[in-house]
Amino acid sequence: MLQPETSKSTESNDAGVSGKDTEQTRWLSMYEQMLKIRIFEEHVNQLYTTAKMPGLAHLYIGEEAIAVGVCSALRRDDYITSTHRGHGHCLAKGASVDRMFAELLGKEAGYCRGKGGSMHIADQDTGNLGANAIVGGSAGIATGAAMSSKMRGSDQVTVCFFGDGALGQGMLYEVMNMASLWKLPVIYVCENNQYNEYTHNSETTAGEMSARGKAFGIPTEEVNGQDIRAVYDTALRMVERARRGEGPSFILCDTYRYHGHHVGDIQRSYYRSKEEEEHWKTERDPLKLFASWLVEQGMADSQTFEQIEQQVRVEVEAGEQFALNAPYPDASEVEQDVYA
Ligand SMILES: Cc1ncc(C[n+]2csc(CCOP(=O)(O)OP(=O)(O)O)c2C)c(N)n1
Ligand SMILES: [Mg+2]
Repeated sequence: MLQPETSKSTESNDAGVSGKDTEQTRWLSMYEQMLKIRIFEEHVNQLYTTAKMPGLAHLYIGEEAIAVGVCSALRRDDYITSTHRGHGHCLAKGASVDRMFAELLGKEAGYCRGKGGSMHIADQDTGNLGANAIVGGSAGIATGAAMSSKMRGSDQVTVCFFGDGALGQGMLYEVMNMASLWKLPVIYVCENNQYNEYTHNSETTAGEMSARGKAFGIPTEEVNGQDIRAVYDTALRMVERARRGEGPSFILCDTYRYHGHHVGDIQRSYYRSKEEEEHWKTERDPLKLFASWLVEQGMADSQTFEQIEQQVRVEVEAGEQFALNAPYPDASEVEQDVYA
């Protein structure tokens, strides 16, 4: 997967491509990644509702700008930790759709040989230290990874993705305290999609969310999580800061999940209104907003979007077919890779 460069240079690159082309390539690649997440997850939803997928999944649709904006600011050898709503993080960090589908379908070719499923995907090759079904559970892993980079004298940065619900988990505050004291290269990215399962966060979370980072002296920025350019710009600055050894930061992203808490969650109208859903989908859709900007900048037209969509659909459909046809792991492997 094409990973956009980590600097916003407008100078010509080595291949003699003009600055505008380089920037255009980067933005279009980011658009493609966002669309890939959306289409991948539409297929996941379909697999689940047609009873072809075991287990459970939590769809990321609506939140794509955050994963792509943040991961585009990272190098391949930087680390991320993810959540139960983690497909977007995996794909944005470079996971392949075929192995993602294979994992979701419990197939041997999956990232965890089919034993992890949606909520436990990890991929060492792309620096993905793993999703985590425990809310807030990856904060310690991310901070530990950042500590390891520092101890090894490496300039690798770690991003810890978590939802607004994780703000209620004590471990997050323990590790933020340490990260600030020890100037660890970790970026805490809170995806505030307004809800913790079926409860609006106004009923679960007291005070200001952004105060959580500031309380530990951690530079904190609030970002419109539906605006990829805002997310990317903030992430770039925070990543560069961490790489220079200046310590952690906290990015609070405002966003929304379009689907229910998990696939198959259809009883959702009692905790949020259709009007609210429509508002986010029509006024604040990250793909629509990004597409309008690309057109305004003369970087894309309807043909560009059709081509990208066609390409993404072919890739996603091929990945899905691969996984559907792939073998399950042998029953004799059931205790392999199990640690107690
Ligand atoms: C420690 C813990 N408590 C409770 C749960 C059950 N649970 C699963 S997802 C979820 C809500 C998480 O909300 P948030 O962190 O905002 O993430 P979102 O689902 O909105 O992306 C809860 C309470 C859990 N998995 N782990
Ligand atoms: Mg939430």
